[in-house]
Amino acid sequence: MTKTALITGITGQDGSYLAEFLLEKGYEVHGIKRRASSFNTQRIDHIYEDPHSNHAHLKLHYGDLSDTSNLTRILSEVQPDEVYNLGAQSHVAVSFEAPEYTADVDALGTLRLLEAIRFLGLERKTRFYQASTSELYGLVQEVPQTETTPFHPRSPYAVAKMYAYWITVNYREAYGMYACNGILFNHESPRRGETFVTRKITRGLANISQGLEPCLYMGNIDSLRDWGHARDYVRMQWMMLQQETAEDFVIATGKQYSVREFITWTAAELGLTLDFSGEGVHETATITAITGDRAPALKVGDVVMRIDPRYFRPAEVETLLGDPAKAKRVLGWTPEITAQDMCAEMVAEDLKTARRHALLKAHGLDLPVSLEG
Ligand code: NDP
Ligand code: GDR
Repeated sequence: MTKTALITGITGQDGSYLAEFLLEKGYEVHGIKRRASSFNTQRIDHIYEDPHSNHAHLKLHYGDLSDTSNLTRILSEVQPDEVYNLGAQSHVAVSFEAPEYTADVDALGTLRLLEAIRFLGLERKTRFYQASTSELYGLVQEVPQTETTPFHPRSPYAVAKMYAYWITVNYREAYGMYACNGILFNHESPRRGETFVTRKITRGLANISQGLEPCLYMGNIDSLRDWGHARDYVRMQWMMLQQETAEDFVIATGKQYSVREFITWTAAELGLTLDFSGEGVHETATITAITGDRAPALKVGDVVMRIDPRYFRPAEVETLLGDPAKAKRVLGWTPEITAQDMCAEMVAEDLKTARRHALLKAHGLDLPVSLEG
């Protein structure tokens, strides 16, 4: 029997990898996409199928996590075996600017889905995955963080996700639903949104290397994160829904690096050696050596990174380090891609794009490069 999955957030980083993964497993995949004034399906265009074909395995529905009747109608039509709730206003810094919207979508959106499943009488059929986050730990109480580490969220995003976490547990306990949380630590890829720190760095330095941007402006580069690859992590999201009983799992690599180290790796991929000097908001990164020909626009002595306090957050999560022991023990999961290899993959992709833009620019076909992030 073909299984049917519904993914909210299918146009995002994880949604696109998960859709690919489920299609390969033979699922019929339905996704909810938001109406936008321009196309927003770039990450899934390669798996898009003509809806006029009777055999299309990927089907998209217009919708929004803020719209109860829309979610209920889609669930009623699709009758999914599995729901993956990946949709969210997922940017921590933006959640300080739009806290109410973030709560509506990230917290109440989860409730709307769970309640729709119950209202439609699907609670015995439909399994539910909630995209929970290491941001729940916030001001960390224990190192490394496990499934039992207490939460102390530090942003409107994390507080909203805390509601989503507990309402998922509550529907499991109250109604016997198969509903579980994946507490995922940061995971990245060449498809990562351009304003998250890793992609901002790989894309920014790739652009700088080709003369498309002058300098990278960063926030807190002392911040420590446990970075994995999105492809490894979506595999786990599926595995969590294939167990006999629903449980919550931490998904992490168990290794931690600073944002400064990620900048150093990225620079090295471009053949650049950097010297970090100055303190706090005056810190800069200057090129001290160049090897190879990947950065034709740069020379020794160029400053490629400065601090801009605009990117500091009102409350910061300074350090996160996950312990994936339970996922390894129960699900047999281990991450396959290291943070360094992931960085290399991201740089290679962003360099390809930057070189294309530089070539167009050299022929008078300038494309705007957005510097905001
Ligand atoms: P992205 O920001 O790349 O994707 C978010 C998705 O949610 C996009 O498809 C977006 O649509 C959609 N979305 C945003 N607002 C709404 C809304 N109001 N209604 C319906 N859909 C909406 O996030 P990721 O793929 O990186 O993350 C997936 C999930 O996992 C998120 O919930 C995130 O909070 C969580 N998470 C992510 C981690 C990470 O490191 N990546 C770690 C832990 C948790 P559009 O394309 O139109 O913007
Ligand atoms: P995070 O990811 O907040 O952990 O949330 P992000 O990549 O945005 O930040 C990581 C750390 O880097 C610091 N930082 C900067 N961040 C951004 N975006 N831009 C900068 O210029 C910059 N300079 C330093 C941040 O302060 C932070 O400490 C991500 C999201 O995917 C969430 O949805 C998810 O839940 C968590 O990861 C786990």
